[in-house]
Amino acid sequence: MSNTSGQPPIVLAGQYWSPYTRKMRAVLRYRQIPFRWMLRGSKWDDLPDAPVPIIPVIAYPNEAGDGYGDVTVDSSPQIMRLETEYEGRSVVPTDPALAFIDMLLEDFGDEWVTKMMYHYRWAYEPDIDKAGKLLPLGGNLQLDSDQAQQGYEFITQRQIGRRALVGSTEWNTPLIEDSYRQVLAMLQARFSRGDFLLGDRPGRGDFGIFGQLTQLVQFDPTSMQIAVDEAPKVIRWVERADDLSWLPVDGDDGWASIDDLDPAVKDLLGECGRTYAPFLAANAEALMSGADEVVCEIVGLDGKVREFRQAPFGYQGKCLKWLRDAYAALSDADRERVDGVLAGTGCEQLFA
Ligand SMILES: N[C@@H](CCC(=O)N[C@@H](CS)C(=O)NCC(=O)O)C(=O)O
Repeated sequence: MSNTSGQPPIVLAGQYWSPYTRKMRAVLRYRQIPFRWMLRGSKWDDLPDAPVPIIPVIAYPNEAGDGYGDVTVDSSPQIMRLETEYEGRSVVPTDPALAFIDMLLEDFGDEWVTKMMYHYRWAYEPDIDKAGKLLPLGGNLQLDSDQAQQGYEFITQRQIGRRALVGSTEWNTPLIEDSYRQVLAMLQARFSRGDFLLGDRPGRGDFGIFGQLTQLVQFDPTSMQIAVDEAPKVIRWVERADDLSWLPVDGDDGWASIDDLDPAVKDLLGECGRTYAPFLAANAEALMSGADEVVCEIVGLDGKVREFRQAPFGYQGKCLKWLRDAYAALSDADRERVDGVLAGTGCEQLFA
């Protein structure tokens, strides 16, 4: 793809405080895909509206090359479209069975770890105060103090008001916070032995989890301190994963064998199966039955069963459908190898 202005063909528009924006910027950098970075909603933002007003967007030029005809949202489809349009340094493992595991890890990052991110940002006073002061300045440093104060009130009230929608309630707090510590411990263990989840190169799962961690371990004070104390390697990994354009990658080499996954990665699948999988299954049922609350049982780290409750979430219904479609599309032999890895993790309940 080319255009006449001498600019890189595609534009990534988002905000530094947005985990999905950071995810997509890291993917583009790692893949060495030329792009123009744009602060969404700033005075420089000349892109058309997206189909839904979320970030990040990736905009593709129109045929004539004088504007942007195609403005896309949602990071997972964005990643897959980039796979079809640009060769090399793929983030999708060549083995379809491993690629499925990677997709599941990405979804766990995007849809479960994001609950931790939202929770820590908007549950505790120091975190709320930091986000309230900094987020409104994301695209405009010339805000005067009145405007900044209005931005503070607006963003903190709106986001705190939405906590329950993603499940960040008093009731769910122990589950979400325990799961954060578990994920950190598992990643810390993984990085003691290797640099990425599925081998010597990053996949979709790395970038999904990375995106949320850019906020959890680098911005929000409460979750950041937990990472300093319990998982310092994870903090260094997040810094590194932000720009992997330098990482040597040789063709399709570097992926782990699905029969030889690191124990910590299996633990991560177990954490997905313990927490996200029951939620996702219950969410799908609630969407189908029209129930106004998702209630699912999650086994706590002490072995006691706890309930996780939140309103049904339409988007995550779509996520489960994508996962099930991908599972169904596997060959019998690949599906068997996936089943072998998922057996006993709790994730298998999504595909039974
Ligand atoms: N599923 C989307 C999620 C994108 C998303 O939810 N973005 C948030 C901020 S990180 C957003 O723009 N929300 C709009 C709003 O809160 O008004 C993805 O994978 O990119």
